[in-house]
Amino acid sequence: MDYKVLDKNSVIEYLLEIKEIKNFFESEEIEAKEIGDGNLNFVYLVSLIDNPEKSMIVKQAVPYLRCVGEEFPLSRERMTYEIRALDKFYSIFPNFVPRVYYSSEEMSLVAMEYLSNHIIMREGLINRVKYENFSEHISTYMAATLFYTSSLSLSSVDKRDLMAKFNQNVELCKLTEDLVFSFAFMEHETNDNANVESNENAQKLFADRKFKAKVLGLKYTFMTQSDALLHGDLHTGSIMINSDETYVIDPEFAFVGPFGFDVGALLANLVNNYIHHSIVTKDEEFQKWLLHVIKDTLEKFSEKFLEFWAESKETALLVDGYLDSETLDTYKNNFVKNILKDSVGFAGCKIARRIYGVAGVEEIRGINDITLRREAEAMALRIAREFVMNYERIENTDEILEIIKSAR
Ligand code: ADP
Ligand code: SR1
Ligand code: MG
Repeated sequence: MDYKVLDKNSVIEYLLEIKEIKNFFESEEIEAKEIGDGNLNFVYLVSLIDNPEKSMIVKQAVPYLRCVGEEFPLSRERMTYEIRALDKFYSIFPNFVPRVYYSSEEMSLVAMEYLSNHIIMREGLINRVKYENFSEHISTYMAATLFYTSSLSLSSVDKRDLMAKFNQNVELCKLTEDLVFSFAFMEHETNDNANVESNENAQKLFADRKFKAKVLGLKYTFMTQSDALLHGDLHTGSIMINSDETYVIDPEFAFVGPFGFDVGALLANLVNNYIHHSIVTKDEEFQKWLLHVIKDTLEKFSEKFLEFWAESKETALLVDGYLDSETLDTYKNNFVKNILKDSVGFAGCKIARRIYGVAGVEEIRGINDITLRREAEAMALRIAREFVMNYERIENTDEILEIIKSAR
């Protein structure tokens, strides 16, 4: 079928023509409602009218940016990469990725498992829900998806095939280059400009040449280092969760990029939540729990990454018998430490881009009291700057926690 933009009525007509969907519902009595709350796409909850427990999610990309409108064109081919990434990540670790029932690159559409007992993690964290299994789950997800799509695991040919499959995701990579690494640190029409004018901290940031030069280095790494298949937008709004399970959704920014970028995105979003609870709720116990989650996630990530590496033989990088085991262990430990360093640098960019750039996070931009919001922004800027200026010097997770804690 030729591409057309669907609505809550035409999506039903479309779905009823598809064998996999008819088999799933075993009835034609289905209805749809649009539930999308993201920046880019339309998301329908499609259910059996008589038994809404039987439901699925249908997501379609439109040829523009949803949160701005048709005047901001963005090619719908981003869904091609979301479909491929869901498929790839599911094949690595199915526990953490919604099951795909049907997909169509032509229609830029995917039909997938409805996560009915899960909520968007950002909402849970704002409401101070502690997810005790989260660090275990997300460290496994990140270590496995990154390790098994890298040259540390794949053969040289398979790695290059993977890059060919994902690295034409040019528009979304460009969006990240612009929004995460450039526009948010200069005068730009896409910024939250009502908040920038006559704002001393914004003007200070835009004039901070040392900070901006370091950001340039991280942007260059983002553009050129093809380590592994990334989710590409791993913030807490891309995680659906409950006390037992963790799912990662929305991988439309997927491409083969630097290891530290996904880890850094997650770190940044946990820090944004920490800032919220430092300034708004002032809940010290929850802040302590968040710091514990940050430390635990990063340390478990490193351990699991090394465990996967220990099990792996004959790959693009390492030929059996090439190095003695002691030298190899030192090499591997340094390698993982460098991922941690880079993730701190990327986290700094990601915290800072949410302050004045387009698409803020609820934890900070959602603060109504202007005095508190300014305090939160200032705290975010202090952490972001420390992260960006010093990431290459980070040796362990305690140093990361120290930067976060001392920014209050
Ligand atoms: P966008 O690409 O526009 O950011 P998302 O993939 O983030 O869209 O989806 C938007 C919202 O739709 C999510 O925040 C979540 O509330 C809901 N959603 C998406 N996928 C699922 C799913 N598999 N199960 C339940 N809800 C979902
Ligand atoms: C205008 S799109 C803004 C942001 O939304 C996505 O979730 C990405 O983070 C992107 O940068
Ligand atoms: Mg989203």
